[in-house]
Amino acid sequence: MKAGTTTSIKRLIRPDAFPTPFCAGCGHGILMGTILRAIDMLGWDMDEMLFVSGIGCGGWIPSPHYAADTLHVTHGRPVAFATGAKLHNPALKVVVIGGDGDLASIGGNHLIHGARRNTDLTVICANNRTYGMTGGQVTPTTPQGARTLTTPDGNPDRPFDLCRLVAAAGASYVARYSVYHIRPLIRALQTALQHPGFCFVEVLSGCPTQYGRRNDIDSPAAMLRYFRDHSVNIARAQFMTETELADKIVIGEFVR
Ligand SMILES: Cc1ncc(C[n+]2csc(CCOP(=O)(O)OP(=O)(O)O)c2C)c(N)n1
Repeated sequence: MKAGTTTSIKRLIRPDAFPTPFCAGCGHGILMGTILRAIDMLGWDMDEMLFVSGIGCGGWIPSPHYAADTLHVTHGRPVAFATGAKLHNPALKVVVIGGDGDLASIGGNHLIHGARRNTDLTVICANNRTYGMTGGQVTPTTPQGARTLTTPDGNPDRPFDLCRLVAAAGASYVARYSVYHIRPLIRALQTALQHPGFCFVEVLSGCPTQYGRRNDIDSPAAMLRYFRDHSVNIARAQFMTETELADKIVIGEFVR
């Protein structure tokens, strides 16, 4: 059977996984399948893997859907729990999956110190630019000017560039794509899974329910079109001005 297909990834999903808790059109569902395709195409077995996630919609991606050991831990702490698990059993391939709030807001310190120590983890950030599960509050990755539940007149603050943040902290592999960019995303996930050290993949994921509806991107298709039309490859971005890049998402591999 060809690897990475809807049929072949069934072996990686718990039989009672569906329906998922995701809203219609949530990008996390696409990411959930994309991670499994990457694992399936590597020919890996779930028995050698551990998935660690915190609280939030992103935390539901592995748990309880993946047919693997999954640790669903406190909000903001998945990198800390994953570090402990990896130290206890270095043979495990430990993968953290969390939202931008989980990993960059309450969990921001664990993220940068994991990168600084270059802990052997794969960290996947499902970045929907909002606290999706709790009603759509502002997060450290919400673009300046974007409307959220807590910034109805537009976010006054600058967002973190998570890839540059973890790269500066010392991560050994760093990439960013969106759920629109499935093929390069699969390749980046495969690299991150295989590469030793702290590997970080940021994945822009559409949240039509909380983020999109407040920012005039209010359908699942519109969210995917937004990612398509606002993404610029890192090679091209080098020749663009700050003004030209203001509303763009730079995608590609930042550290390899
Ligand atoms: C210590 C603690 N603080 C706050 C919360 C409430 N809480 C649960 S999920 C969440 C934010 C989720 O946002 P994010 O991590 O970005 O994931 P998303 O739901 O958007 O995928 C918050 C604030 C909590 N459960 N625990």
